[in-house]
Amino acid sequence: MTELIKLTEEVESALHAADPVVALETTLVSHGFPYPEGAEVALESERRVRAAGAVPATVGVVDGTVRVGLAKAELERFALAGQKARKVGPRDLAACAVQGALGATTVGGTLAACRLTGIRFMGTGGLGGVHRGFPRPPDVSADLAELARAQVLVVAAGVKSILDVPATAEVLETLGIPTLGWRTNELPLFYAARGGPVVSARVDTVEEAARVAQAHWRLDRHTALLLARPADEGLDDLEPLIEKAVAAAAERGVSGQAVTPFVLAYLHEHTGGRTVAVNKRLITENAGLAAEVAAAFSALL
Ligand code: PSU
Ligand code: MN
Repeated sequence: MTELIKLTEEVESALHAADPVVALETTLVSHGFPYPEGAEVALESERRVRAAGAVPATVGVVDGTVRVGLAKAELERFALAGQKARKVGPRDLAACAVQGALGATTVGGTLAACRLTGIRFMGTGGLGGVHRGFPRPPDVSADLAELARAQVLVVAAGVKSILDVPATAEVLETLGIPTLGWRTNELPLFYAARGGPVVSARVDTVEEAARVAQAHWRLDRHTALLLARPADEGLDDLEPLIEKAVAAAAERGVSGQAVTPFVLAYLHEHTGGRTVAVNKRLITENAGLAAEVAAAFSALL
C-alpha cells in the first residue's frame, strides 16, 4: 500500500484477522455540529462500535497522510477546526495530503479509504445525493459516484432530507446500489423516519443484512449497499423549515460543498438544537448497527 495512507496497528491487525471493522467519517465531526458536539458524536460512535465487538476506523487526512483510525486528540482537532477543516471528497484526498491540510472526509472520501484498505462496513448520518433544484445547478454529491464502486455496506438514516430524496433514490437504483430498509419498507428521510420512497428490500436481522451483503459481492456486484435505519425519535414537522433553509442558501449565494453545512447549521439554529439532538443520536445508533452487521459478517466467513 502507498505511504500516503496510514492505518493504526489496531485497525491493521483487525483487518488482517478478518475481524469486524467499521469506518466512520470526519466531515460530520468538523462541519456537521457546533463545537464540542462533533467530538462528542465521534467518541460516542466509536464507543458504540466497540460495544458491538468491532474496531472503529475513523478516517481523515492529517499531516500529509490519509489516516484510518484516529486518536482521541486527533478527533478533537477535527471538532475544533470546524469550518477551517477542508471538506474532503474523493477528488480532494490527493491535494489535501500533498498540501498538508487537515481534511475532514465525507462519505465518499471515507469510502475511498475503505477501498484502499478493504474495510467493508461504514456508519454515518445521512448520505449525500441529488440536491433540490437539479439541474440548476447540477449538484449531485460525489457520495453517489463512490457508492457505485466501493464494496462497503453503509448504515445511514437514508439520504439527507435537505436533498431531493426521490431523485436520489432513482439514481441509487440506476447505479445498482441496493437500498435495504432496516425493519422498514420505506427509505427513511434522515430527520424523519417515515414518508420516503420504497426500499429495494427490507431486512429484519443483522444476520440477514450480512448475508445479503455477502451475496451481493459474491454475485460480483462491485457497489456499496445502503442499510437505511430510521431515526428512533425523528422530527416529522421540518419540511417547511428545510425549504426556508435551502432558499436562504440560494439567496446568500452559498453553493457547492458549502450548501450542506450551511443548511444543517440553519436547521440547528432555527430549531433550538432539536435537529442537533436527533442528528447526534441517529449517527451513533447507525455506528452501532454497522458494527453489529460487521460482526455478523465476520461470523459468516
Ligand atoms: N450527514 C450528517 N452530517 C454531515 C454529512 C452527512 O449528519 O455533515 C456530510 C457527509 O459527510 C456527506 C456530506 O458525505 O455531508 C455530503 O455533502 P455534499 O452534499 O456536499 O456532497
Ligand atoms: Mn453537493
